[in-house]
Amino acid sequence: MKTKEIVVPDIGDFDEVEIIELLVAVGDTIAAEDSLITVESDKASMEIPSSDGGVVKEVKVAIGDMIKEGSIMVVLETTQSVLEEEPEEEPAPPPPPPPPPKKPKPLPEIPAKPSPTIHIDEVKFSKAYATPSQRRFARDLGVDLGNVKGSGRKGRITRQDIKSYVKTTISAATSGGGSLGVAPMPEIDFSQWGDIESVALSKINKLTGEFLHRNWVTIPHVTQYDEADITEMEAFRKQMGTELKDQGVKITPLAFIMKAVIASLKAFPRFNSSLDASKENLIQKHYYHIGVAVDTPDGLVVPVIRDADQKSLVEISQEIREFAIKARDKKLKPSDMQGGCFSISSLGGIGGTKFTPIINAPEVAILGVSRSSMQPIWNGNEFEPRLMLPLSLSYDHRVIDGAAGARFTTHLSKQLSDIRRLLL
Ligand code: CAO
Repeated sequence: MKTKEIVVPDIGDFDEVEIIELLVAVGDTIAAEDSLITVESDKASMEIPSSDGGVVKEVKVAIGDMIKEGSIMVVLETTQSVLEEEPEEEPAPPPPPPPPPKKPKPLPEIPAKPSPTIHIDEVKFSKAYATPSQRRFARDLGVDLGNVKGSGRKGRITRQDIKSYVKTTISAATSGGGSLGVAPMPEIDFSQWGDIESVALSKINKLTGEFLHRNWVTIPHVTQYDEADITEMEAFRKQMGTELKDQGVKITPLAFIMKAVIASLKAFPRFNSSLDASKENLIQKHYYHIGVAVDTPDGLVVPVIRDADQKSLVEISQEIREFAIKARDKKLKPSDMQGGCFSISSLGGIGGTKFTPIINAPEVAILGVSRSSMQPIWNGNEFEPRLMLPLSLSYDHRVIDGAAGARFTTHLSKQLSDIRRLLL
């Protein structure tokens, strides 16, 4: 074992600089080129690397010390010397002179670049108090420095702070606090109970499955149920259907529902928003692109009717029909399914009384529509047969309160019960 004093190499134009951070402690094992200290001049801060690897035996400097080229920073028990010790029998040739310590350059600031997988708030990141190399270290690990508390001088973020942050985050994610913490699903051989066959899921099934699963477990869903009296709406739709039959035009109930939804989105703009990636801001949208869930043999897709507020009932009906055909013919383009503000999932043509639609993130709410049915409704004097449409509104409870959810469906129900309101 050999010990070696590690000295400050040529640090360029500076006579003396102040140590603002110690990056190693006695007992640490380091590699050559690992940073030992951070110094700061009035122009820049820089980290001074070690010329050798080994175990730190002594730290010869302290925060606040002024140092210059040749100052001893630490004493290392060098690992290299152990590996390179020559056998005793043969006299060792004189060792080659050690390479001159590398002259450290002030580390350039890393340009702001969003990580492909982990969200980094670039504004907060750039404001964080940390040296360039700690910034690079944080970025390599996908750590948003804006979330790390600095324990260094004047709150500077040290390498240790970043490591502690990563450890805490991982431990929270694996200890049940951040993960579901459920036992994995066992692999089961169903053939032990009867005849079976394995059928591969379609690509759409797999993609939708992942998407729905993520949304279901990460968004706190609440579903508000309600009903709308669509007796008049249906009478009008049927009348229009007869009048427009010769032109080959058919107005779907979904077009009325979409128009009513837009009126309610205008009355309750929070439903037309998305949480940003930091979850600290709402992105309020001033456009009305409405998604429609379409059932295809390969699975569920959600094409988006763009600027539906500016389209007529006939135009919306035609677009839904065209999209449904395209979807079933696998002709939808990715852009046809992007940019939605709110989705409608209609199972009305099929059946059912109510259901819990899963929010189509980053949207914050989705309306499920079930099959309308004639119900005896008390009008104050007697029961009247009215055509009632069941509505199931799922919303993101982080963005929308229960009271707002009930107000939205009440408003929506009123629009559908008296479609003259849609003219207002
Ligand atoms: N109650 C009663 N009847 C209804 C109805 C309702 N809520 N909605 C539609 N209908 C009737 C229509 O009147 C029509 O009957 P007629 O042919 O006698 O007029 C029939 O059902 C079909 O309606 P439509 O042609 O107008 O189609 P649509 O607009 O209802 O639906 C589409 C189009 C694309 C939404 C539908 O084909 C579809 O794919 N639905 C499934 C969506 C889905 O899978 N959602 C679940 C997603 S999981 O969250």
